Amino acid sequence: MDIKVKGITEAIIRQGLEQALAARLAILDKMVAILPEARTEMSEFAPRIITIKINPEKIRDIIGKGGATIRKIQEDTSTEINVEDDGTVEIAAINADNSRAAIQMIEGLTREVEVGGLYLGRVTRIMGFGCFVEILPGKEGLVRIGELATPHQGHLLRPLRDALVEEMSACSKDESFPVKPQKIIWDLRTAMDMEDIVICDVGAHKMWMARMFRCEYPNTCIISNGFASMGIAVPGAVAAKLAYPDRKVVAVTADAGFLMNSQEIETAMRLGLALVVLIWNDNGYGLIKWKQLNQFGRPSNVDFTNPDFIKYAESFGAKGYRIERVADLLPTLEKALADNTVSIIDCPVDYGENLKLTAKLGEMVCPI
Ligand SMILES: Cc1ncc(C[n+]2csc(CCOP(=O)(O)OP(=O)(O)O)c2C)c(N)n1
Ligand SMILES: [Mg+2]
Repeated sequence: MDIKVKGITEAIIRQGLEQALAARLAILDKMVAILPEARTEMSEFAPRIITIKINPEKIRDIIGKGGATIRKIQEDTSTEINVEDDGTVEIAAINADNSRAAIQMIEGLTREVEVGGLYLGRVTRIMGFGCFVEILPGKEGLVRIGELATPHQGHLLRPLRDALVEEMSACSKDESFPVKPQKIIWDLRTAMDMEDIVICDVGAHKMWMARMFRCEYPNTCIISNGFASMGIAVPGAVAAKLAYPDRKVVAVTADAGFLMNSQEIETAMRLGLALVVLIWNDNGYGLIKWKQLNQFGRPSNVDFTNPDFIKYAESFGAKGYRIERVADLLPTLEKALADNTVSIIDCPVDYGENLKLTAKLGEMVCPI
C-alpha cells in the first residue's frame, strides 16, 4: 500500500472499509424502504426540458412575424424555447405547469383542423350571416347562422297583419264625399308622424280608429274605453300637449263629443298650445244610430244640427277649416299640423260604411 500517512495499518484500513460497507448497505436499505424503485414521473415542481417534434413546415407559425409568436409563448409561460430546423422543439420550464402550457400553445399553433372534428372555440366577431369562432389559436372558422337556425316559417300573426293592412289601405284613394271613415284615417296617419299623439273621443269614429289607426309606438293613440266618456278628446289633447310639447297632438272627435267639452279650446289658446281638432261630422250620434239600425232597423232621435264650427273656432281666436272635397283633407291636415295654434277641422263623414262593417264582421272568418 502506498500510504503517505504514517501509523495507518492494514488492519485499520480493513476495519474502516468494513464499517463503510455496513453503513452503505444500511443507507441503501433505508432508501429501498422509502423508494424501492425510480419514479416514473418527475415532481410537478422540478425544472425540466421537454422535447417535442412538430411538422417543420409549421416552424414559421410558432416563430411568427419577427419572432413575435414565440416571444409571446415564452413570456406567457415563463419558458425558454428552442426550435431546430428539423422540427425539434425544446422547451425549458421551471415546472410542469409551465411546460404543459407552452406545449399546448405550440400544439395549438401547429395542429391541423380536421374536417368533422369537434372544437371548443371563442366567438370573435358576429356578422349578419353568422359568426367567426377561434377554434385553434389564430385559426378562425365561420359558423353560418343558417346551419344553427331552423328555417323561418313566417310569423303566425302574419296573415292577420296582412288582412289588417289590406283593410286599412282599401280606401286610401277613395274619392267619395262625405269622406269614408277609412279614408279619414288613412289621410290622418299619412299626415302625422309616427311619434305624434292622437287622443280619440267616443262614438262611431272611435270604432273605426280602434280598428284601423296604425299605431307604431306605445301611448301614441289614446282611446277612452271602459267609462268611454264622450268629450275626452279636446281636454285629453291639451293634457297630451302639455306632457309632450315637442310632439304634434290631434284630437279625433265627432260633432256631439266635441261640443261637450269644446270650451277647453279656450284653455289651449290661453296656454298657447298647438293642437289639431279633427271633427268627424255626421250631424248626429253616429254610434247610437248604428246600434239602433242593427237592433231595430231604424234610427230614433239621433240627428241634430251643428253650429258653424269654423266660426266657432274663430270665436276662440283659433283657426277653422271645412273639408268640402275629399282631396282637401290631407293638405288641410298637413297645414293644420304645421300651424302653431289650435286648428279645428270640420270633416263630413259617411257613416254609411258602419253597417257594411257590421255585415263584414258578421261574415268574417278569422284569417289565422
Ligand atoms: C258622456 C257620455 N254621454 C253619452 C255617451 C253614450 N254615447 C256613446 S257614443 C254616443 C254618440 C257619439 O256621437 P258623436 O260624438 O257625434 O260621435 P259619432 O258616433 O257620431 O262618431 C253617445 C251618446 C257616452 N259614451 N258618454
Ligand atoms: Mg256624430
